[in-house]
Amino acid sequence: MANTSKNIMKLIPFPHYLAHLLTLLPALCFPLLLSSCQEKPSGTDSPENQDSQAGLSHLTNKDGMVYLKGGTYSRGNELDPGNGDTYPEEAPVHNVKISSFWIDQHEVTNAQFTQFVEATGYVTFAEKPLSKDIFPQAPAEQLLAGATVFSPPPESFNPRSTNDPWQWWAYRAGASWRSPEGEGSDIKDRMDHPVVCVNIDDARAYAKWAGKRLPTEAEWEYAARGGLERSMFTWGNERRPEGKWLANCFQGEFPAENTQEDGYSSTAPAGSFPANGYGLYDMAGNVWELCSDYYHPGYYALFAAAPHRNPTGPENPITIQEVQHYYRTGTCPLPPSGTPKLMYMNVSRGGSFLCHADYCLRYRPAARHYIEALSPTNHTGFRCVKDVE
Ligand SMILES: [Ca+2]
Ligand SMILES: [Ca+2]
Repeated sequence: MANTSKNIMKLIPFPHYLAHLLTLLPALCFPLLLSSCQEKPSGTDSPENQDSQAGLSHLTNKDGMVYLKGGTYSRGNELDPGNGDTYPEEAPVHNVKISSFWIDQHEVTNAQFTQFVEATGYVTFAEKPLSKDIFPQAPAEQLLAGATVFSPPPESFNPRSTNDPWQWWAYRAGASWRSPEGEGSDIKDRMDHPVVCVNIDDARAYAKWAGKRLPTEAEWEYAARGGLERSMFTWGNERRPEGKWLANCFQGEFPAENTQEDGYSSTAPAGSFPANGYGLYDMAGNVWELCSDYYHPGYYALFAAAPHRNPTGPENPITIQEVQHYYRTGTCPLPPSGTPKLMYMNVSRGGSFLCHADYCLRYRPAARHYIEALSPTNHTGFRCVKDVE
């Protein structure tokens, strides 16, 4: 198993702000903040009958969800995606069997999240100050409500020359889904863009309100592949067919100079790039999408040894320290008892507008990443799924 510092750097395209505070802390527990329920989407009746009659692999309903007929697919990747890198957390390739489910055609947008907040009064994690009770040794300026925001340096440098992602990220007080770049920014002209600066609990609260849930990592990859078995990208194996950018990612010199050849330097309106084979948009790029699984870089090897239908991820959560330990040693211990939930890593998928082909080629269906359970950033959002009734 590769375990170089290069791998560690690739795995840290954004910093883990809360971790350094929490190393000082006693155990704590954040309640899951859930709000009242909304009407369930309609038009999801009897898809099994429809697809069995028509032989369809997928079907779109009027509520913006796509029905995916269950099946078995090859999950993971063992190949260099074209930039000379390896991504050991994606191996080994193995078969996964998935039941039928519905999935949102688009990432959840600011307009949709606004509806949720207006209906429930929900307040996201990034909008609430951190508690002095929880962070007794943290300075006051680090307890302000906010989120981690991409902050490119003024001059170009090689991101591989440092393992300090704070060179291009900053914790910004006042940043939230309403103000994705911090105070002075807003979303009024971005209502059709994906919501960002939300964390896993915020996403789960929205999903519950909408009568949905977050996808598992296995469901997400099944959907992202769009029926293309073992392809490198959601559209095939060529990174830029006919020279076209088919996902909102980063062009230029990461992180300082974004030439936005694809038309967007930050988020794009959901659905700005072609859909995949299942009619799903932005399964590559735009924003990372939260999944329900805990993250474990060695999970695929464990799963392949004991495969089962509809996997839901590792049983136990780990933190960034165990992930880094894994890349140094090939082993992944459990965190010490009492490790705060804030430090747990959840899976995120699909890459974002910050993925660069030469630095973090993760706008691929097999690419796996993680984010602290309660650490909002301005390149992470989500979409929802729904069980077939
Ligand atoms: Ca872009
Ligand atoms: Ca996406």
